[in-house]
Amino acid sequence: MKRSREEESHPTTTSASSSTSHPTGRPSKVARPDPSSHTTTPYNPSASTVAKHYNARPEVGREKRQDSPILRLKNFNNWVKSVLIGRYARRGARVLDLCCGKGGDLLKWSKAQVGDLIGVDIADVSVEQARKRYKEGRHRFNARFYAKDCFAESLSDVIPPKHMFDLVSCQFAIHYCFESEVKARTALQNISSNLRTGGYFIGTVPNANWLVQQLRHAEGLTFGNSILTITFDQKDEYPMFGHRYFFELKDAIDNCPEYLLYFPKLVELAGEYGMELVSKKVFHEFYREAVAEDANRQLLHRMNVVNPEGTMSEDEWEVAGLYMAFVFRKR
Ligand code: GTG
Repeated sequence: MKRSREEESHPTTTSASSSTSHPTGRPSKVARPDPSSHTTTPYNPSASTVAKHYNARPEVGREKRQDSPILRLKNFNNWVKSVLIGRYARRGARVLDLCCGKGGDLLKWSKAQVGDLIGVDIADVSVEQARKRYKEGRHRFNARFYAKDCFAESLSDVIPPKHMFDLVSCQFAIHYCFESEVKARTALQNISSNLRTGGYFIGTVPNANWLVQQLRHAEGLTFGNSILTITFDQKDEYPMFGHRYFFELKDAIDNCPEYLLYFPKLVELAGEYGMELVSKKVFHEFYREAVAEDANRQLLHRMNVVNPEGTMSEDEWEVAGLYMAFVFRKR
């Protein structure tokens, strides 16, 4: 079993670890503009690589999804998001879902009984799928979806004036903005300026300390397991922004370029934009804490996170441990 621990120090100076337990006790073209949103995304080579990647991912539907070799991992990650959303989305909340993808969290927003939602994603095909899922799902909240790069441009043209959100969510995506400081600041400006005082910014993100620990122990620039392959561009320097790696997760992500997000830097920048850290937990730790609650434990079974033997594979559990969940609050 691999080990990990989140630390406040820069990944270049960190190699601490602690044990974890198993759930059971053990480049590119420009993205096409979205015709119905009347918005366009400016040319941005790395962003359009990401958009192209997600646009190319087929919508397999719920039934076929059951055959995924990483079904338990997907379900586990969806469970973490469900718990997080359940904790911070109050009834009737106005939600901004940044990098909403195909709308994989729609059911979670429904269960949380939110009031309305604006979803934004750079991949226009995914946005179209989110609209379709929303329509077909007959959700009780109002939702609109836009193809926009929220890390490169203001969202002011898709968010009505004076419309302040109670909650901003960015799941498995905020690390893309660490390509550059300009993008990170644009992201935080879009989040903070649209969040009411006392509102929350929640999300999930790869844990840079885990990634750097693995990279350091790797012989070359590549490491992983039977379902995961990560390849860094280099490991001689650790720049705060633009430290790129390629992420490949079986049946999910095909060698997509991502950027190391050094979490204390996100905390520092968020502070500049009026948001303070409420909590951050690596998924294994999140699990241990959340599963102590009956409702969350029952949800774990309902969401089919573990197989009939009550387990998930070691490799899936290891990959789950590379992520962390965070919460910020607007001052
Ligand atoms: P995924 O988006 O394929 O997960 P699913 O749960 O299958 O989504 N991961 C993801 N991202 C974006 C990143 C990233 O940027 N960086 C890194 N490092 N890792 C990332 O992602 C799979 C895994 O990849 C994640 O868990 C992360 O580990 C990693 P989706 O198909 O949208 O399913 C979500 C929900 O939608 C489920 O509840 C489904 O039941 C439901 N659903 C699925 N298909 C349909 C459908 O056709 N219609 C409707 N209405 N709902 C559906």
